[in-house]
Amino acid sequence: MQTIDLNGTWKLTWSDGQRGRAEYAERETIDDARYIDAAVPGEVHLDAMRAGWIGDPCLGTNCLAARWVEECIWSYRREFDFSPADKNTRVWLVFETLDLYARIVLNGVEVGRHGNVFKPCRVEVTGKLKPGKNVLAVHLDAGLYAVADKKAAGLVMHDDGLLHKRHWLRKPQCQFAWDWATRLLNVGISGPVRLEFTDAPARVDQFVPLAELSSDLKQGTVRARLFVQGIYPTTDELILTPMGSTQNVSVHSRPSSGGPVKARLTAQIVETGDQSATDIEIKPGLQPYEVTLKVANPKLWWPVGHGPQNRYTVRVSLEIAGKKIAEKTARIGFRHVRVNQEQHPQTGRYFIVEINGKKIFVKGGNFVPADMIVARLDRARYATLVDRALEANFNMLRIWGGGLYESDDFYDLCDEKGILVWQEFIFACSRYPTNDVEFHENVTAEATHQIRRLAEHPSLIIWCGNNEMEQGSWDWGYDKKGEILPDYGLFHLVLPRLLKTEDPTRYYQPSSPYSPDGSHPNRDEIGDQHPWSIGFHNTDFREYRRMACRFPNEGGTLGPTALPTVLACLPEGQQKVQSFAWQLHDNSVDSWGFPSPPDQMLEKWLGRDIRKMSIEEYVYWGGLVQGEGLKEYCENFRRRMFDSASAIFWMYNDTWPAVRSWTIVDYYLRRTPAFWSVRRALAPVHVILAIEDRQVSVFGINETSETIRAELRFGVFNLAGGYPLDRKDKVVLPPNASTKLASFSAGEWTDAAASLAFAILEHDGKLLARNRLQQPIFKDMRWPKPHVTVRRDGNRAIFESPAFAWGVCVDLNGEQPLADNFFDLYPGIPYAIPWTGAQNPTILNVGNL
Ligand code: BMA
Repeated sequence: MQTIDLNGTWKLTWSDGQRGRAEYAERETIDDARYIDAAVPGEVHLDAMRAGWIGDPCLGTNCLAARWVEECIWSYRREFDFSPADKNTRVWLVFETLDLYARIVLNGVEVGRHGNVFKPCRVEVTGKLKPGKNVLAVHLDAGLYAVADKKAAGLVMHDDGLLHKRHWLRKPQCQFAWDWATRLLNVGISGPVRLEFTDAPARVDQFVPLAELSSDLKQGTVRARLFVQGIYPTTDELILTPMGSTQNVSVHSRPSSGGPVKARLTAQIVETGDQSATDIEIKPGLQPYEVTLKVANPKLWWPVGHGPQNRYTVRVSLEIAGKKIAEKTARIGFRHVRVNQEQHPQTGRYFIVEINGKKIFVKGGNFVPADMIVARLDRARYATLVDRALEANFNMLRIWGGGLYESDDFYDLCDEKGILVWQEFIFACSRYPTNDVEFHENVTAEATHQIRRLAEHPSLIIWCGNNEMEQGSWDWGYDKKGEILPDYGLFHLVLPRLLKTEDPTRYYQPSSPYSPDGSHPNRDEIGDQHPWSIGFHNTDFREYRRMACRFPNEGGTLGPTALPTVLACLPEGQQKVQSFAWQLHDNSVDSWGFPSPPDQMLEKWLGRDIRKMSIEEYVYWGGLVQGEGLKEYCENFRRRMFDSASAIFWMYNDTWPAVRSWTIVDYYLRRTPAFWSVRRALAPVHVILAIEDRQVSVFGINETSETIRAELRFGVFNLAGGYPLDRKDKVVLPPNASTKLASFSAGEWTDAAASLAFAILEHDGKLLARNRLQQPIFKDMRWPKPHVTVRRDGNRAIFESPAFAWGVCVDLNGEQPLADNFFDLYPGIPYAIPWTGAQNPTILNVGNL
């Protein structure tokens, strides 16, 4: 296959049915003055920004002034010279990503349509190219025109859905606004464009290596599956579907009059040299052809913290009549995955991810599109996000169903760094018209493409049907809105059946949360959970301490992003809490309750009115409280390891700059104030205190593969100084377990308003972990004045205070890779962090109220 790259600078103009005419862009000559330059691949908002037509939608209230962009029809145009010498040469126009409704016109003739951002568009243009100049025009809109006449009643869950009807539109659902995002519908040629041409009788499509490892870990198998389209000498019929995208679908190809083409398919593991080949007969149309490779005693792929991330390169090639017509490579990993849902001895079932026979406690957050303009995302941004996840001690990201099937770069980085991926099909918090045949075919083709595309990645271990639609039917009346469960069949029948043929190597469940056995989807004891009883109306996150969820998959608390990010949201004159720009960039859970639940959270915990805080004060105090909430969430589930087998919270990252979000890494990739607390709570070796049955217990978490022998100091200290209960013990923390190390009677902990229970784990004088537990909410405690001193000892900064100092803050910007921040000082015990800065750290804030 030969290719001609059509990326680069195109011309771009707009029309809206009154002004301009889209088809003018198809003509031989155009009025240059009406066009701006467009980057391909790219996105129209970005071109309009470069042309000075709109401001950066991330900043201030610019996103509102840019809303007209999503209401226009955008016409891209370019010229190129190419016409094959042989008129029988097969030629295709390939668009990797079109967002969203596209009409493709070549030399004045419509050659294709497309309506799905999640699958590429391939249009055959054989015989339609002219010698010399060819004019290619692509008319695109964000999807609003296509849905104007479509049904909303019975499908829409919120008022705004009547306006944009996102349930029909196959693009990230959060672009239509979410509680943590504004509405910004992307539009544009957002992926690479090329011409492909060949005289060969076959075209190679996706390469899908299905790697599996036997349960004894001794035998790796790869089914190297290559999709090949026999193209001899048939003329494919062009199928134009207004909603769908598929052109030249194989099943519609006319069979050739000649016989099948003989070919040789070879697959090889590059690192071992193992090779296997088979003779095949290529039939007309698109078909899978397979060759199997075996690797004895392969080096295994592990999630981070449990072993190395070994990968192998699989190469396939296709030869026809001794001539290689295509070669493809992929990087796979051998790991055995089991989602253990055996009966739990007390109640329900376990939900434990087991990799290579080892139970893995899963730690992480929910991942949403890392930019509201998807075309802006690049490998560097994903690399920073994956690195920050590692820094926060994550080993999994849940790719939430309202976002994206992420780019190849993202999964490649997760493979390389050992981050497990829970991937949802892109359906969330809505009903979807899956009883519409075109929609059904469109989403089935999308799912087929994505399953094949992502099959090579060892990090991807779970496919899930959607976000919260099962729970929507049980709890929120989704199933009573008109037709009965129109989408049920997609998640319970179509997608699992598709996975069975396309990729049977992965665990699938229909929704998140979901429970097997017909149980309520959010039941604590079975399946995965979204424990949201805390986080909205009820912000008393101490109640997490009693939750015993098997696999908590989202739940969290709200707080500020980093200080410069909050400021970027608020233009001059609006730099105050609840200004108009604030409201726009704030998480909109206000709609869940009045007064605003997150404002109330600060009132409740601190006794302070957010409206009376400066922006700096809000960032500090809001971050301190959010961090405490996320700490409670993570630590509660970790100490129950493996009765609870995850601590995945809502949410990891942001799609645009927010003044208040659920995240620990914000849109500009800055660490939010809550980052530090989460990072400590998820450390591989940790101590966690809990009160149960009138006992205060210390749990030791050891996720390493070695037994840890250490010294434990535990008891109670007074906030003002002194250790009324101070015990020491030698303890043993077995590998990959949570172990109760010590306990004392809760009756020994008197005056809880002026003291904290604590635990310090050390080995040979080296601090391994420490923690503390409070009982009353913070405003009801008697806080002493801290006297924090900081001194330097070479490359360390040493902090100390005679009284307990809560949440010592040395940075609000979130850009520096500090060893710690927002940390506590236990009375009279020095706390050292690596510090190489020229200046000593500045203490910006301490939480003692
Ligand atoms: C969960 C998510 C999102 C939402 C979040 C916070 O249910 O699935 O729908 O953003 O709650 O409100």
